[in-house]
Amino acid sequence: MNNKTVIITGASRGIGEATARYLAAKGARVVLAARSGKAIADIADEIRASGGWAHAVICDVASLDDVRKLVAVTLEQTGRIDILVNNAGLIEPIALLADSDPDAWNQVIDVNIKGVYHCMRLCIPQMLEQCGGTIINISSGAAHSPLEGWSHYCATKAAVFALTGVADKEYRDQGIRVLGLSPGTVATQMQHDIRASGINPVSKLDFGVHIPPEWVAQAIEWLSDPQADAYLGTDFSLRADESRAVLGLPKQG
Ligand code: NJP
Repeated sequence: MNNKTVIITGASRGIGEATARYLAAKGARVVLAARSGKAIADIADEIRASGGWAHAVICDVASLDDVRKLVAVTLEQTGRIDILVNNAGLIEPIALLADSDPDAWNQVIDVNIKGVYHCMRLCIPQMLEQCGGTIINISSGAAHSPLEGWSHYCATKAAVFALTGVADKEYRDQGIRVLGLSPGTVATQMQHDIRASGINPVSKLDFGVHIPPEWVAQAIEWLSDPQADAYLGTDFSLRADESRAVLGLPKQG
């Protein structure tokens, strides 16, 4: 990770925050992006206070202009983009199809699909210029398993899986590594929101069964290295015991 520039979207809490802290501690220059400006500024301050490199950029990934600014500021600050972690994501509002609010449903499409597209669209040209880079799209088991109340989430995560595969086909031979990461259930605000919905089997899970976000950060570090090339164009799942084994993490209980 030494001096590698990593853009992490959705870095104001949860998996994104844990990833920013973890990779910065490993020597990466982390650029934290999210809508909550104070949260990312505070996290960046804490990273710098402990000797790391961090920069915060307010960015709504649904806005192409915001993502343009994110890329421009990153290049101004570090001159390159080695790793893009497309982590920003929404699951709220959880609702059965007939009860869903069309505007809110569309907002999830804008963030979970278009946000990933915007970041790939604007980072890939820079990676091509550098002759390499890694893109990690945070996926979900929901990409392949329908769940009640999650029509927006399942549909968008299936789309992210498709985007990972297409980008790999288009750019692998030019040195751009594109991988998906399906984290399983993680102890973040998103799982609190899922639990409050009470709508499907995932909402009934005890909070204690979820993995810590730091495990996902560890997986992101591992996927950033060519040792993970078997997963190019597809999802690496932290629910699989063989995936956990390569990271030295405990098997599922
Ligand atoms: O979620 P949460 P996680 N532009 O709710 C940001 C996937 N995943 O860390 O903008 C930019 O704690 C938001 O920041 P803010 C999941 O689908 C999770 O668990 O300030 N950023 C916050 O930092 C998602 O893709 C589980 O509100 C935007 C972050 O996203 C990723 O993991 C299981 C934004 C969300 O933090 C991180 O989720 C799974 C926007 N428009 C996949 N909208 C799990 N937790 O169990 C939101 O399979 N954000």
